[in-house]
Amino acid sequence: MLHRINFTTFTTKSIKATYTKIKMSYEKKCLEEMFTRFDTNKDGTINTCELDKLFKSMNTPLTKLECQEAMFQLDHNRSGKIELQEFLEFMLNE
Ligand SMILES: [Ca+2]
Repeated sequence: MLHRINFTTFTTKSIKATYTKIKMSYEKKCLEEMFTRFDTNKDGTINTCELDKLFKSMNTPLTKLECQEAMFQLDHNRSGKIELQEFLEFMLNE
C-alpha cells in the first residue's frame, strides 16, 4: 500500500511537472509571437515607438514619460531597445 501511495504521489508530481513545462513553453511561444508582432521594423528589438504602440494595442496608452520609464525597466543592458530575452524575462517574472 505504501508503495502504491508513493507511486501515486510520484505520478501526480510528474503530471504537474509536465504540465508546468508545457505551460511555460506555451507562454514563451505566445510571448515570442507577441514580441515579433510588435517588432514592426523586424530588427529583432522593440524600440520606444514600438513599445508605445504595444501599450496602445493593450488599451493602456502611456504618456511619453511612462513609456520611457517602461523602457528603462525592460531594457536591462541599456541598449535603448528591448531584446527578446529582456522581454521574456520581464513578462515571465511578473
Ligand atoms: Ca524593432
